[in-house]
Amino acid sequence: MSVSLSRYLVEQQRAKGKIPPELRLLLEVVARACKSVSHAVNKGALGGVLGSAESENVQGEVQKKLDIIANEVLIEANEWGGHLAAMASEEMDSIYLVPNRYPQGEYLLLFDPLDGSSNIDVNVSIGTIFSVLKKTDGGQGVSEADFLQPGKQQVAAGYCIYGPQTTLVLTVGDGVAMFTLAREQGSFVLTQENVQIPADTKEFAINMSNMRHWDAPVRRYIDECLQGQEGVRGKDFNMRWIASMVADVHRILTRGGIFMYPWDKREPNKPGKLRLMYEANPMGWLVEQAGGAATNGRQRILDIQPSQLHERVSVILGSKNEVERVRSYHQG
Ligand code: AHM
Ligand code: MG
Repeated sequence: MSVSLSRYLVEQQRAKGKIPPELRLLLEVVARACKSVSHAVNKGALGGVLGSAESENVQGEVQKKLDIIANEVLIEANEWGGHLAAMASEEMDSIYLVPNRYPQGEYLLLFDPLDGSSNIDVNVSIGTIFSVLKKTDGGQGVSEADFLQPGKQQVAAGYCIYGPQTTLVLTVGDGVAMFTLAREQGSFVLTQENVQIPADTKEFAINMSNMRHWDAPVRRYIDECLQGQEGVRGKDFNMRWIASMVADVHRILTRGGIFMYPWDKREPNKPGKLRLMYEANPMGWLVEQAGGAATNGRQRILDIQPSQLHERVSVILGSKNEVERVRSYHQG
């Protein structure tokens, strides 16, 4: 018997009291939006969705057409349901308030609408990453300050990967579940529960072209991996780098591994490339919920108190023992 996402959420709500009805609605709406993005991605050149939009986002990155389309799809899907107070996105400078004509809820939704933008036009896996927080003060009105909560306060997080299959990966704090889009039914079907990342791995993911810019601990770790069987690790390692965090994290959730986008000397004043609130936090929580770990080298990602919506962070996540090793190299 196949279990749809809707049924999974209802059962989580009934059996475990994990998901209040408004959160269930929110997650169903996010999943529906991801389905539309998946259709747009699938059409590719036929749908006129490839290429640049000739604009820049707040981080100074050139936006692709699909970055903007996915952003609009997520906003339009989520703004009217009454479950949200506001949204924040990689593609919007400041927070998006739910328009006055709609009721306001207490949840805050953050997303990277289209992660792995450099892979859109080359037909490589990309995805949508999302994180859900709850307003803590219970009062009226909402501001950016309401969003500045550490990742450990997330109430739901996940991503949808648009690859050979479209798969939604979700946690509400009770492990990680994966749902594959059954196109003929138009619904996400539960295909894996209780996802577990092996504690050890022989596979690493890092953009090696930045090696000369890395800090000593990261360089030491990768050097030791590269030495293989003859070196201190006594085993050969394999390397993968997809340049879509969703795809690299999906591989790690599937068969283990370590992913790093560390701080480097190219832009010494930036803590890293990836964004804390809608990339590192949701991915960090998923990885922890699957038995892995996520750190910036000195601190657990989920403990970091953000001070800005678009704050960047150094990211090291995946198989527990490898992440712990990299963390220990940072201690000196
Ligand atoms: P994006 O959100 O603008 O797509 O940027 C984030 C992406 C990650 O998915 C990926 O891990 C990284 O950027 C790749 O960066 P690089 O091209 O420097 O290797
Ligand atoms: Mg991204």
